[in-house]
Amino acid sequence: MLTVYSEKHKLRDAKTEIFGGELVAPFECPRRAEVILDRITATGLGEVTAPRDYGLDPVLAVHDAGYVGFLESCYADWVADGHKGEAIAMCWPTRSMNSPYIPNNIEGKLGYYALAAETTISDGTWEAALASKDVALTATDHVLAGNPAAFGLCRPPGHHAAADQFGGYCFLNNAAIAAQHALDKGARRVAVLDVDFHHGNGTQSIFYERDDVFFLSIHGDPMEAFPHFLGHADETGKGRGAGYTANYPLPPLADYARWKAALLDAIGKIQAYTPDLLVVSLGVDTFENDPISFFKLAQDDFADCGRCIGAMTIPTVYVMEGGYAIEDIGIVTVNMLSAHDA
Ligand code: Q9C
Ligand code: ZN
Repeated sequence: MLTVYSEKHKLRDAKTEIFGGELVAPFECPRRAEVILDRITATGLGEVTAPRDYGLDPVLAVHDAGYVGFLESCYADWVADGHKGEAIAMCWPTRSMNSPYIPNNIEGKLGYYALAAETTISDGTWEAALASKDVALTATDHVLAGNPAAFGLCRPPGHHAAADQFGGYCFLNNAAIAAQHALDKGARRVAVLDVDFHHGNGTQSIFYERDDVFFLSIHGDPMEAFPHFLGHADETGKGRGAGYTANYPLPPLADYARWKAALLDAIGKIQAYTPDLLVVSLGVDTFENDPISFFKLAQDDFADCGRCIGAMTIPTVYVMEGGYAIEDIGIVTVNMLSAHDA
């Protein structure tokens, strides 16, 4: 399988994450992409190619213009405001203070545009996020050009990013940008299958009222896991989109037998939808040794999953999402991708 990769992911190198009440070194770090790339090279998965620059149009087809402007200047605005650490949200427009105003002040803006506090905006974050969406778009164009499948080694990840919110280590929603790009290039229907441990709240919210993108996600039950407030089984779409969202929340310690039952159900729905393109939000934080997740998938289970997805024979773009068991994410990611082709 062809891989698209950009060195620019290294520009996203935050020093801090809030975790368990402490400031820690971020789980979502540059080494993640290096480990996966090394495994791709070592196993001879296929050619590795650079992305092209698509500019902002495909971003603005999915994201709010005010949000994009915020991301672009956030770090500079934060520094100009006299702060020494990385930009971080601390105050939100919550249920008890709903207001249509977007603050001028950068601290206020951060609260307005953030959906979680763990993710800082550091110097270089915007440039890395731009390169990450170019990786997803380039992989998509390779598939639209006739490649049966391609892998966008995206970093930073994207599936938690909503039309106008960042968080959960995500800034631009690479999977949503790729899906919308395919539609704009003539695809009639796109399915997004999100296998990251965490619910893809951003992707779901972007397409919730649409029938041209079918979003399906298998994830830790939001009653127990981040992002906590979306991803329940009764969220199935709205308006035209009714029936075009499917959620499979699973309990703590779910193993592959349980996970695969959800996958096979999702595959049945995808096949009935007859999409022109499948986008897989490929998080590998379902792995049993992941430090922040609670599923129990073993290394070989990823190969079985890749086989099941590949057997659909739908043109498929994989975009990298989460996965934090640094020593193993190269192995499990490539297990999945190589089995797709087999
Ligand atoms: N106690 C992705 O995998 N914090 N994002 C979790 C756990 C946020 C994960 C806290 C996790 C975000 C792309
Ligand atoms: Zn995740």
